[in-house]
Amino acid sequence: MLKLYGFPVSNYANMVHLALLEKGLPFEYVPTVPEQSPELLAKSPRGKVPFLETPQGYLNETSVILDYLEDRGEGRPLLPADPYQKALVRALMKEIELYIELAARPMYAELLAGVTLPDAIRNKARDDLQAGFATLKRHGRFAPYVAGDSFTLADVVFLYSAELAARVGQKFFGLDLLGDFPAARALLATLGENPNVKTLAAQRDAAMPGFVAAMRAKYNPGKAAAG
Ligand SMILES: N[C@@H](CCC(=O)N[C@@H](CS)C(=O)NCC(=O)O)C(=O)O
Repeated sequence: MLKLYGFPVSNYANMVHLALLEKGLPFEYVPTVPEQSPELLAKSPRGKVPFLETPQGYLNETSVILDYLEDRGEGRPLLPADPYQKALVRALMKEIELYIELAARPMYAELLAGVTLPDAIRNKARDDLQAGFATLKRHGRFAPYVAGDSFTLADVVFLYSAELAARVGQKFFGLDLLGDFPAARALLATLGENPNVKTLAAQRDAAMPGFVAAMRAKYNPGKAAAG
């Protein structure tokens, strides 16, 4: 049986977790935090989660895992069959990851651990986030799903990237990145009603206080000790 390794606060792990649930594939969830131990690095070479255990061995990198799950040809397809339409969905997934998720990521240490980042990093994150949301607005179809009329992997990546990135924009830069993007807001609301999304959100929210405490202890022990 497939085994997914991750933890409930990880937005990347949640992408794979939701895809497995939506596809209806049997799998086991193995709670795992990222680390640089030889044991974990043997399974995930950069020490990150998620990674997937398959009958043939381990797989890492979320987009690769998502592709692998589709290529197995089991369960509900989350990519179109037509090669061009499939490539369009993949382009949207890549744009969301590169220009929204990774644009926001440097700010997570400040969001979750209270670390103050240098202005150069903050300014780059602000500019990249604005460009990333503009890219999605230009290219996403939102009819009502990111790539058109069907739920695809682009929605999975969008859900676990855009919400967090919009929080970063609001909290640190006073930007309402979804303010002039009603279709994206509506889609986030629709996706939020999905039962599997609700389950993963409840697990994330339950795990969040412990995760924040661990991040604060890691990045700013003095502050953590002071509460
Ligand atoms: N490129 C990786 C990114 C995964 C990633 O950044 N995972 C985070 C958790 S959301 C992690 O493991 N962070 C620990 C670290 O960077 O050392 C993927 O696509 O799976």
